[in-house]
Amino acid sequence: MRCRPSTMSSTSLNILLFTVLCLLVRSNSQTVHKRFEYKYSFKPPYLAQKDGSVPFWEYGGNAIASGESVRLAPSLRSQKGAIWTRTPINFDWWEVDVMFKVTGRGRIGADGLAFWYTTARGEYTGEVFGSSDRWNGLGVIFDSFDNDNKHNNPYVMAVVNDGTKNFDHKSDGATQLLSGCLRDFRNKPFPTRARVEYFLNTLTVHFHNGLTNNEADYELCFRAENVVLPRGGYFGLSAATGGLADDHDVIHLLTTSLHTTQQAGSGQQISSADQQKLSQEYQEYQKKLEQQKEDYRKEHPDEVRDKEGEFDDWFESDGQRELRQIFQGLGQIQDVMRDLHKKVDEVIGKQSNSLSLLSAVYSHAQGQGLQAAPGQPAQMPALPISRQDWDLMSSNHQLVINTIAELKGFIIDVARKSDALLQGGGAGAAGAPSPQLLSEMRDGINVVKQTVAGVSQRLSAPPPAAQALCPSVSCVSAATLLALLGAHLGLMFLYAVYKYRKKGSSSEEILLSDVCVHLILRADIAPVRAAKLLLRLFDDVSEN
Ligand code: MAN
Ligand code: CA
Ligand code: CA
Repeated sequence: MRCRPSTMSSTSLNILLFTVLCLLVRSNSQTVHKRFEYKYSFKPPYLAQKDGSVPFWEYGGNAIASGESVRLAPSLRSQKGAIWTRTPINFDWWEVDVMFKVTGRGRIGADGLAFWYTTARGEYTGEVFGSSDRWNGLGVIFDSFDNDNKHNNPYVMAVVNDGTKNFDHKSDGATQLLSGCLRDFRNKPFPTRARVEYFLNTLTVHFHNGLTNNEADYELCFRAENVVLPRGGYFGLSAATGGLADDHDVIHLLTTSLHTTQQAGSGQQISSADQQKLSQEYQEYQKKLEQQKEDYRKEHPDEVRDKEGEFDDWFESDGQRELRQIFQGLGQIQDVMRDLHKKVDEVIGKQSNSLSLLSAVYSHAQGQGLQAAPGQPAQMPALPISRQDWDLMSSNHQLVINTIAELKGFIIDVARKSDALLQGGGAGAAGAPSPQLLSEMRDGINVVKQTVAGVSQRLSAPPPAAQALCPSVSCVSAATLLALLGAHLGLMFLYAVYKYRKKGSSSEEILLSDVCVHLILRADIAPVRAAKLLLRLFDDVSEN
C-alpha cells in the first residue's frame, strides 16, 4: 500500500519528462527558413532609377532618392519625408536591416528617423518623425533630440500603437515606449544599422553603432515578448527636422521573411510514396547521365582528354579561396609599399635639391664654394648675416624712413618760409638776404626736395627690380643714399652760410656749419645720426 503512490508519482514524472523531451525535439526540429524579400527592400547601387523612382517603393514630402541612398529629411529646418512599400507584406514574421546615417554639423541634431510597420502608409505631412500620428502597428524611433531635457537622447525605442494614441513628442514618448536603449547614432565614421526582428510575437532590435564596418558588430538593444502586430502591414521609413536639423540618409533596407518548418512546408507536403517515386526517378536519371557521359568519352577519347578538368578552374575549395585571398591581400600591401617607397624617394630627392640650392646660395654669399676637406663631411657655412644683425638692420631701415619723413616735412617748411620771405619783400630791411640769394636757396631746396622724394619712393617701394639687377650684398644701401643726400644738403647749407657770412652773420652759425661739414665728412658717423644732427642744425638756423 505504501509503495503505490511512489509508483504513481514515478510514472507521472516519466510522462512529464517524455512530454518535455518531445517538445524539445519538436522545437529543435523547428528550424527557421529565411527568404530575402526583394520587393520589400532597396539598396545601392541603382537604388533609385533614372526617373528618380525606387522600384516597389513610393516616397514623398522632402525625401529625395538617389542611386546610393534615400535622403528622408535634409539638414534644413522643419523638413519631413518618408518612403513606403507600395504593397502590404504577405508574411507574418520578418527581419528588417536598416542602414542609415544621421549627420549634422551641430553638437546636437534633430529630430531623428523612424522605421514603421503599420496597417496603412503614413501621411508625408505627419507629425511623428515625418509620418502620421495614431498609427496602427509598430514604430522603431531613433530620436536624436532631447525635447524633455532629461539628457537621455539620442535614444532608440519601440512604440506600439493601436491607432488611438497620440505620440508625446514633448516628452520623447517616455511613457509610451515598449522598450528602448540609449545609443548615439549621429556622425559615426561608418553607417549605423538597426536589425528589427519580429518572429513568433517576439520583437528584437539589434543596433550597430557605426564605429566599425564589421557585419558582426551588432549588439542587442532590447527584446520584447508577446508583441502582437496586425497582419499585412506596410514597411516605411520617415524622418523629420525641427528648429535643429540633421541629414537623415538611409542607405539600405533589406527585408527577410522568416518561416518555421511547418510554415515552409505547408501546402507542399507530399506523401512518402510520391517521395520514394521521385527519389527513384532521380537516381535513374543520374545513372542515365553517367552512362551517356561514358559513351561520349568512348566515342571521343581525344576531346575528352583535352576537356578533362576543363571546369576544374571554375571551382575552388575553401582552403584555396583563403589562400587566394591572402595572396591578393599581400599583393595589395606590396602595391601600397611600392607607392610609399616612390613617395619617400621623391621627398628625399626634393630635400637634397633644396639643400644643394641652399648651399649654392650660401657659397655665393660668402664668395666661396662648399669645399670639404678630404675624408671630412662638408660643413655648412655660417649664415652671412646673424639674426641680431638682421634685427638691427631692419630697425635702422625704419629709422631711415622716419628721418626722411621728418626731413621732408622740414624742407617743405623751409620752402614755405622762404616763399613768405620773398613775397614779404625784404627790400626795406637792412642786412636781410637779397632776393637773388633767396631764390638760389629755394632752387637748392627744391633740388633737395626732389631727391628726398625720390629716395622715399625707392625706400617704400618693394625692390625686386633693383635686386634683379645687382647682387643683394653689393647693392647701394639706403644708408649710403642718405649720406649722399646729407652731403648734398650740407653743401647747400655751406653755400647759404657762406653767403650769410659775407653779409655779416653770427659766429654761432659759422660754427654750426663747420660742425655740420665735419659730421658729414666723417666716415664713422652713421648716416642716420648725421641726418638727425643736420636736421637739428636746420632747425636752429631756421629759428634764428
Ligand atoms: C523646436 C521644435 C521641436 C523640435 C526641436 C528640435 O524646438 O521644432 O519640435 O523637436 O526644435 O528640432
Ligand atoms: Ca525628441
Ligand atoms: Ca529625452
